[in-house]
Amino acid sequence: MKLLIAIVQDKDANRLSNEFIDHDIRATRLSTTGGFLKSGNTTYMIGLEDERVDEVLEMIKTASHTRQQFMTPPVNLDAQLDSTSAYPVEVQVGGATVFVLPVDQFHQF
Ligand code: 2BA
Repeated sequence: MKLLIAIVQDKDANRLSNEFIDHDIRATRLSTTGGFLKSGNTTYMIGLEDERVDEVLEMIKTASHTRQQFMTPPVNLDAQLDSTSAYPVEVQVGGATVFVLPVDQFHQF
């Protein structure tokens, strides 16, 4: 058995949740925050049999899109600022970031 931890953009999450339901994939959906952009994203915890890992990776891949996002770097009030340092910078986000972990035991009590 494996545990997939998949971080996807909020905009892709509803479609992916529906895919999981349609294909009888059990998942837990968490509202999370990216450490860099400090904006919301969605993390799924998905416990599943080894044989279904590739199928679910393909679902995540299909549902997740790459997007350009702007972030404003934090302003350091102690530093001497040049005129460009507070301007937004463009960052590419996604598709999805996925970890595949082995599961020692699985219990439902
Ligand atoms: P964030 O941490 O908000 O990162 C959003 C995007 O900003 C990243 O997209 C990446 O393109 C860029 N980025 C992140 N850290 C950066 C840095 N130190 N310098 C320059 N650019 C940086 P993705 O790579 O697609 O990641 C999307 C989200 O997936 C991340 O949101 C984070 O929540 C999660 N993530 C990505 N890699 C991870 C990892 N190794 N461990 C845990 N979570 C991860």
